[in-house]
Amino acid sequence: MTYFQDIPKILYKGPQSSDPFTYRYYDKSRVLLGKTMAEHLRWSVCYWHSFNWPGSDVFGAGTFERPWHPGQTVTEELAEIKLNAAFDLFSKLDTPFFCFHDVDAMADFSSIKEYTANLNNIADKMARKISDTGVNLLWGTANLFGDPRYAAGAATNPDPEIFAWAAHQVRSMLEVTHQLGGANYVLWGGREGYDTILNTNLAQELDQIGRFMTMVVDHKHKIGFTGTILIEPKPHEPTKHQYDRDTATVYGFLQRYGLEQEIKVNIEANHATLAGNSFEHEIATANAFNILGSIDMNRGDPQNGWDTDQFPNNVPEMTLALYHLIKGGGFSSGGFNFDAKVRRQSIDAEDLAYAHIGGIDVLAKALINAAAIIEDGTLDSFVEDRYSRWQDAFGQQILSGELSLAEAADHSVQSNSDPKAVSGRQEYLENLINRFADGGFEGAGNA
Ligand code: XLS
Ligand code: NI
Ligand code: NI
Repeated sequence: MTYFQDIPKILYKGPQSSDPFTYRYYDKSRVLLGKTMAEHLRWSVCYWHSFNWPGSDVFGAGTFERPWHPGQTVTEELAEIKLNAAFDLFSKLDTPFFCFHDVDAMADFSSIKEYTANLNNIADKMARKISDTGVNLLWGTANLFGDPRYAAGAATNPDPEIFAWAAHQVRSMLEVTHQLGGANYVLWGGREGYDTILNTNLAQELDQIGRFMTMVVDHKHKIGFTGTILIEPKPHEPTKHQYDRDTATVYGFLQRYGLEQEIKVNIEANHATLAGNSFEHEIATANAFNILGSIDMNRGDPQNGWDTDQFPNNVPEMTLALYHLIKGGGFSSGGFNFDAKVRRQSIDAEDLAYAHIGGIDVLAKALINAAAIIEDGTLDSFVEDRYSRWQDAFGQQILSGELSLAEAADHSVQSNSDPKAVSGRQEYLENLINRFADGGFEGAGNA
């Protein structure tokens, strides 16, 4: 008997299926553009939203009655009940991956020694679950934001003793991630930012976190972990201003501390929109800098200015995201982690199943659409053609650095050129995409 006993194994039954416990588009072995859907999407269920969050909000207590969080201390026994339930859901959904923070899975602790013991204890049990079920770890991470000690940040804390605590958690979780065969390690700077500039030495804090990231990378190499280290950009929440606000900001940070070959980004859809960017903009930017690592899949609410972490449900929007992901070469070590939670009124075990079924079906349909856009080729050749003059001798001379500003200027005088504007054909392209992205174009692209 487990919490998910009434949930059947979810199988692909095709678009005509009206059974809510089936996949309509996620056909894991279907091949598109030379890879199976499972290989393209590499999706993952996260521990924290589905198994830890009790359904509370700032106005009210938890609404979920999960057998493993009766509102008291998490004992070894409860941690194990949760572990069994989690892997039961993973298997029923047929997900290839999961993700967790150290504190999501382990029993509660009251000292640094107990932290280490409890983490290692659950890691051993988890290793057995991984080998029994074949559900693998997409990434591990350490929670450096929940405990009150981190109120003023972890690596950016004014107190180096707190930096050391963060170092302990990250070292431990990096080693556990390595031990469990994890594909990546994520650093989300939950409180690496500030609430008021009045008490903040910004330059000092950036040097601290730059140093921290370097130490993490050094340790990764020391222990032989071959997964990718990822920073997860977010502009604010919980702090007023986070240092890793978006992909472009993170790239600047990585370059400044010489880490751009070592660390990539874990882009979250809801964080992108909170930063005032579109999700596909963040993917395209990461591609441009060659730092796309993984994706935290969710969505915000256009009327709410916070991280609502809802499951994705807009196929046309996701079609553009998948298009850019695939154009950039797709995932290598990363994947689509559902960093998403059911709503507070969705209190039943089956709600967790519906949420993930819908989420992966949206991505699968978007993948089918994106593959069709790429196979059709019209969009790709339009964009290629738009820049084709840069392939000519003059364009190449500019890009290669051969010409000075004066020489480029003289070119137009000498050739007496009179270049004219050409149409960007935005509406034509929107119509083109609509042929592939079912459900209209509203909200996609330049929304
Ligand atoms: C919070 C973040 C968090 C990270 C993991 O907004 O998305 O869930 O993904 O620490
Ligand atoms: Ni996230
Ligand atoms: Ni988030």
